[in-house]
Formats: sequence, C-alpha cells, structure tokens
Amino acid sequence: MAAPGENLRINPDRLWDSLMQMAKIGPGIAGGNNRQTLTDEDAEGRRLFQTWCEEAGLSMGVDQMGTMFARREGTDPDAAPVYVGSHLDTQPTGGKYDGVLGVLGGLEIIRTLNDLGIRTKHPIVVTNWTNEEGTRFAPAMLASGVFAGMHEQDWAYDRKDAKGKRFGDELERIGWKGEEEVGARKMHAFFELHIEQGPILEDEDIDIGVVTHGQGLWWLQVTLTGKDAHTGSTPMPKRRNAGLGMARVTELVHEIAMDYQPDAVGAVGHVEVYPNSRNVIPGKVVFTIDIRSPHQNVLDEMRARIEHGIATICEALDIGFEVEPVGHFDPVTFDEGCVAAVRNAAERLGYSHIDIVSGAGHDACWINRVAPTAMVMCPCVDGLSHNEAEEITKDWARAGCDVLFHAVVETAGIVE
Ligand code: HGY
Ligand code: MN
Ligand code: MN
Repeated sequence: MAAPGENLRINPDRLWDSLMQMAKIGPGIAGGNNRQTLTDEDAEGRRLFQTWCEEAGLSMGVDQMGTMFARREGTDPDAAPVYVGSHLDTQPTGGKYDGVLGVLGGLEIIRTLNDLGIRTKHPIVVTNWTNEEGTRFAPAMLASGVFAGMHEQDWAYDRKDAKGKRFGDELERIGWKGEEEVGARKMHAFFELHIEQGPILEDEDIDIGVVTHGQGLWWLQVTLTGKDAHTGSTPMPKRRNAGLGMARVTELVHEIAMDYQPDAVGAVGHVEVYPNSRNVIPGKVVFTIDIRSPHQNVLDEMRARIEHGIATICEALDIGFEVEPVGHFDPVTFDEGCVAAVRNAAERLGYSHIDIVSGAGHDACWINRVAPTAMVMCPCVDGLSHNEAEEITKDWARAGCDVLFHAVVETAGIVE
C-alpha cells in the first residue's frame, strides 16, 4: 500500500498559469521582468500574491522588513511551522522564474493540500522574503539576513539605492512595512525551490538538484580616485586615470578566479564612471567585485590577493582607492535531515536527481543559520539567469514542485 502522501502531485497547469500571471507585473523590455524590490511593481506583485493567499484560506503576517508570511493552520497550533518560499523581487533585466518559482511553488503546495483536504500536524507558511536580489539595495538576501541576525535592522533601513533613496523610506512608501518583529518566528524547517541558474542539470539531463551546499560570497565595492582631465591635451605620463585602474582590477579579478578553477568565480557587474564624458579622463570610478567559492580558504585567499593587487595597481597609476565590503556570507552546508527529505522525495517520485552546490546565493543560505534548511533545484534553459531570456519548461517546474511538496509535507507530517 502506498505510504501516506506517496502519490501526491501538484497541479502543474495551475502553477504555470500563476507564474505567467505574476510575470505580467513589472514586465521587462525583452520578455522577462523588472520588478525590483520596493518599487511600485514590487508592491503590485505583493498584492497579487496576497490575494491568492487569501483565496487559499491563508492568514498573512508581515514583518518590519516587509517579508510576507502566509500561514495554513496545522492540527497542532503549537507546533513550529514548516516554512517554504523564496522571493518575488527581480533583477532589472530579470527572468520570470528566479525566486518566483519558489514562492508560487509554495502556494501551489497549499492549493493542492486544500484540493485533497489533507491536514498536516505542523502549520505550513509560504514566504516572500524582501530584497533577495540586492541589486537596488545591497546586499543581497537583506531581509532574510536581518531575520537570521546577520544584519541590524536599522543598518538595513539605511541602505541606499543609486538615487539615494533609503530602504526604510521606500518600504514605508509602498505600504509594506509590517508590525512583526523580524526573526521572532520559530521555524521547524525551511525549504526553497529555485531554478539552478547554471547549466549542470540541463547538460546532464537531470530533473532535480538536491542542494547540499551553497557557495560563499564577497561583494567588495571599490572606489578609485584619480583626476578628471582632458583626453586630448593631457600627456599620457601625467594622467591619473581611474578608469584604467578599474580595467586592470577587473582583469585581475578574472585572473585570480581562473587560478582556482573549477571552484571559484569572479566578476565586476556594477560600474559607475565619473564624469562619464567621452572626452574626460575618469577621475573617479565606483564598481563592485563579486567573488564566490564553495571553499572558505579559497574565498579568503581570493579576497586577500585582490585587495593586495588593487593597492599595487593604484600605486602604479598614482590613484587613490577605498574597498568597502557590501555583501558577504560564508559557504553553506544545508541540514542533512532536510536534504535527505528532498533526496528521498525525488527518489520516491521517480525523478532523476544529483547532489549539487548552489552557485547563486539564496535566502535559504541565511535561514540555514536559524532553522534546518534545504533547497530543491530544477534546470533552466542554457543555465541562463539574471537575463530576460531566462526560461524553464513546465515539466521542470512540475518535477521541482512535486519534490518540494513531498519534502514539505513529509516534514510537516500528514494527519490521517
Ligand atoms: O546574487 C545572487 O547570488 C542572488 O541571485 N541574489
Ligand atoms: Mn533568486
Ligand atoms: Mn537572482
């Protein structure tokens, strides 16, 4: 006889329809999304998610970082809930599935439990973490970081975007600053479904990534200060070219990451050039280095070599420099029990699966510090993400959400 819940499957058409409806909010210019955190588009996406949660009979809580917690009661109201979710905010040229699949996958679990009239011992809470991306307000995973006690809330409120707007003011402006104390909630476990954002699963034709670890990360914001001058009349030896310094540091980051292959990555993705005029030598540049590795010693070595290299480059070019860490988390080892729940679910459901290390950061990386946590990954086309062309198939979404469903419900305990 099938074990309780053994043949539970989600409704892939309903999940897909919800993904496509959410994708209409904050559309990009090339088929993806631009629903950056704390914008009006983010607020609209939150309202749609809240409406769907209310239709599913969930009660909504919102904490002081704007994170949304939609609760389905269990038979034991005193049991700590099983949380499941991700994020609805996107990159400026983001895809339709990064984060969104994890939030709406959690909602799909609720909808299916309601359809089947299944009750669980532990309550289940579907979560939308504020500002996972960190693109408008650094660092990434800001709200989950405050929840896990890694950032002070006031520090988070003071984070500013490129236009000087404060996180705390924008959260108030869109009307999503909740009352709940951040981090007061106790979790029995947390599960996050996410697209891989890399090529491994698709290349190896595997349905499910059982995420055992996550890369550690440093975001180093670098300010180089030279001297604005005329690009035509200033002799080469007399130039203090901050733009040249940035170019050399960018090359250095790449070279150092290549020294540690295959266990390291590095790039510069954010650049501000001043005065950014065609015929003015840049007197100032501000840019962010993003380095990552699953190994702590590699991460530390890369950071040390890069900071030493910046000093050497700037001395040679007679320019000043400042390096400010604006994002960091150590490599993550997810909870063995929760990882086993994911692996067993994939096995039981007949989906191919491999253990995998997450290249990207996720809210689960912080929540793993305060509750047993694991992630489920599904493939994405060409491993592409943080690009409007990000794509998945309905079957991949179905497999990922089925596995998430079994891991969550098994952990929450089905009550006959
Ligand atoms: O940067 C990251 O890894 C995540 O997508 N915010
Ligand atoms: Mn994400
Ligand atoms: Mn992302």
